[in-house]
Amino acid sequence: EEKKMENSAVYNKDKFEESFVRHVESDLARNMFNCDDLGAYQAASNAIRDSVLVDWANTQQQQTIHDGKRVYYLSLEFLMGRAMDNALINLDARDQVAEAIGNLGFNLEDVLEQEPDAALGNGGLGRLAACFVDSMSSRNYSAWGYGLNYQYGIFKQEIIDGYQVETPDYWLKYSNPWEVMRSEIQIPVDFYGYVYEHYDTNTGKPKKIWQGGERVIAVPADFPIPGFNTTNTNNLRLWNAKPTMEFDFSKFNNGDYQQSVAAQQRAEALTSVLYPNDNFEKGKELRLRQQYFWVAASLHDIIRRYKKNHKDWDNLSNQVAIQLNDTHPTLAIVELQRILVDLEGLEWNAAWKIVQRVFAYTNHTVMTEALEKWPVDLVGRLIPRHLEIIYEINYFFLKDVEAKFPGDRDLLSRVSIIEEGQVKSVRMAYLAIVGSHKVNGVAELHSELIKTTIFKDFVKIFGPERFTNVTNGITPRRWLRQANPKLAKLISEKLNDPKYEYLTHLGNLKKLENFVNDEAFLKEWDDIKFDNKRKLAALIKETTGVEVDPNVLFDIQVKRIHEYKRQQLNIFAVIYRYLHIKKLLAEGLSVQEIAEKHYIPKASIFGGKAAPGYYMAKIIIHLINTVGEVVNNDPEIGNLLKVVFIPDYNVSKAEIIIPGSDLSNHISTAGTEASGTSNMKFALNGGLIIGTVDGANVEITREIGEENIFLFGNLAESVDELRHKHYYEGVKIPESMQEVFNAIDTGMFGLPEEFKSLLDSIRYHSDYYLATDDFDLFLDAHKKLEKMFGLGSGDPTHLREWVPKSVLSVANMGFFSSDRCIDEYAENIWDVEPLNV
Ligand code: DL6
Repeated sequence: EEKKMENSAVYNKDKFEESFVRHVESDLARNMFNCDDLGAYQAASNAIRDSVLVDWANTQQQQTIHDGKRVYYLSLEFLMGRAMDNALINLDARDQVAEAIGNLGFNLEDVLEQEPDAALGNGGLGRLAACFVDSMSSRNYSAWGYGLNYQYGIFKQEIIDGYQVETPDYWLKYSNPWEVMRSEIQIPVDFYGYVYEHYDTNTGKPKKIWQGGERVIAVPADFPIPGFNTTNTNNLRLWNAKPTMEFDFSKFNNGDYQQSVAAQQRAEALTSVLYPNDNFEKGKELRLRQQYFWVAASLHDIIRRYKKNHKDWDNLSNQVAIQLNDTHPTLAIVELQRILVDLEGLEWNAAWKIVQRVFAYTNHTVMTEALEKWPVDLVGRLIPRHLEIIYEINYFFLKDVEAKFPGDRDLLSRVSIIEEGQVKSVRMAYLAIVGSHKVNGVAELHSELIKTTIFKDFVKIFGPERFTNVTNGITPRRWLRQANPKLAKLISEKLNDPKYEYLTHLGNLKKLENFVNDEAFLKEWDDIKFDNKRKLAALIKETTGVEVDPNVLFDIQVKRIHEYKRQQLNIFAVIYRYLHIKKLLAEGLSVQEIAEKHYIPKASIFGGKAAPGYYMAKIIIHLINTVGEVVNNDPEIGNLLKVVFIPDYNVSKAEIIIPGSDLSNHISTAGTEASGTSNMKFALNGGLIIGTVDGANVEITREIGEENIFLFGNLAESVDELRHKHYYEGVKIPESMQEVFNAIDTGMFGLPEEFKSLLDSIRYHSDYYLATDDFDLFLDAHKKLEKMFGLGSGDPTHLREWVPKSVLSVANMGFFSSDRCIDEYAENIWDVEPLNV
């Protein structure tokens, strides 16, 4: 161990400096005199990577020798953010490297800033996958992630004249030191073509053969995932699409050169762009092509690895567990059945049993608009043999249902994998349930809801045992140690844990409760929060030009913009506050008096992207920005209120925003947010939550205590009734909201027509997301919590009432580590054990 430390570039400063200079000279072909911060980032990353690669290779070798069961996590999104800082933390080498980089004339923070975010995801689902790969390495599981290596991740968001404008994010502008291209691995993936029957002389039976019409080659880029406090380093494999080297000479000879080249170019387009929808499916052909390309390549890879040492197919599920992150990879079920039956010659039933044992499916939403359905025609054209297999799976499944529930024709049509309708479609969630041995939701409430609503019939058919819950979690390495180094350090001192072992035993945070009455500690805690708020204020100034005072309450809502997440509720409440402050000013009260008696000073901070085609979400963004324009330029209002929209919310901005929060909003209509994970990140960073009784808020409340969270709003069980009432009796707008609507309608925040459809969706179109029902409750909850916040840092009320809640939140967040989640998946779903490499 000592020798390793001595020789390793990341633990030995001299070695690091040597390695850094060598990389500057040999990889970058520069010298130290013309090396800028970007060059320093690349050279430093390469030096760190050298060390990671050794562990990576050893891990893979050990796992191969051990030949135990491996987990494969299939996710169309991995929202990784930056890699270098994370590697330094997981290797426990940050301090040494900072010093070495300093000796070379650079500043680590500036160097880290050079790295573009790997933004290969939309939001919660993609970031969850990123937390999971970190935990799978850190907990010593043998696991691979499989996804796509998009050249363009989620778009960059600019705010121009208050509107969202999307620009492409070409994140691979410079070479990426963290990816290793494996050009030697080339997996052919076919599309289109036709199926024919062939008489197999060996078996004496007819056999289906799929003759593909277009071929694309899958070439992997591998990303090492170092674990924390372990040398276990797993692999994240993201596929690139490349054209085949075969050239269509018939087209060429016919003088159709352009056409033969076009097909080649089409291949690369396959993995070029991430679809920018969150919780919404659009059903585009290219998206389905992406899905099949990715699952076909991944399964080919998994089966190739299995076949190296195994011949017995019955053993496959003892060696392979595949987790489907939502329904996006569901075609993997069909592909494995095809491989086993068509290519390996297994009997249908024997193959199907194996398939079901291998797969498990995670559902992330109950919202119908997000549940995938693919038109049968499209599937049949793109992957004709797969459509036949889907029909066959459905045939056998419905036969079983019929046998169990004879004569229930309604049930058959409700659960059929094929939806008959104007557009005949494949219901991907149903296919995923039928082809998996376990289906899980992502928070207790959500897992109950899927069993009683969208998948109710399947519980009846397969029994409740097939359905389970794994409440989401987050990695404390990135979301505490990396994002909030000062707080992480204070905690390590208080817990007497210089090696930060609490980051893998997050339950140890509980010991912080011992200090909740220690005034000096509370002061130190609050000073760190203040420092983080200063950093956030600087980000706000840099990105929006608005100055916010770090003494005021930072009230934050950052997440994808969606009607169900209800940023509209928040901005309406901000408008209400503004109108009332203006009234008090008009009555002659001073800013000081208002702050002391009515409305404490605060900054309402928003951020998040709207899907480019989501009209209503874009109106909400526009309203937030126009309100900001009016409020921030109001000369009377002082620091009583500021409203900002931070553009281009992404992982690295989250790492600044979350530690700087006093309060964050998780205010979805009850029953709509499956879990939420940013709620966990805020609470782990000492920010309090205002939230509805939804998703993981419920379990957070249970863990941290209801006196440390501000819950409000109607419950999930009332939602149907309220919607029904709106529909049949009309929507009742509360007076408070009417005041807000009047202000918008009279043009106080710009042209009223621009906001008309948003307001109309509430007042005339039955207010589906129940803004009217929860608005006053939201205002009341604010009133209550603001009393406890007092006038911020230094205020005795603040130190006495608010800061202890912040400490208690953090102290009780142990349950929400993604390590705990991964252990639960391992034990209850994958049946795998850690392997100490
Ligand atoms: O499970 C991760 C994340 C949850 O925390 C969010 O509550 C949920 O909205 C999100 N779901 C999706 C579903 N999209 N699709 N497909 O992103 O998952």
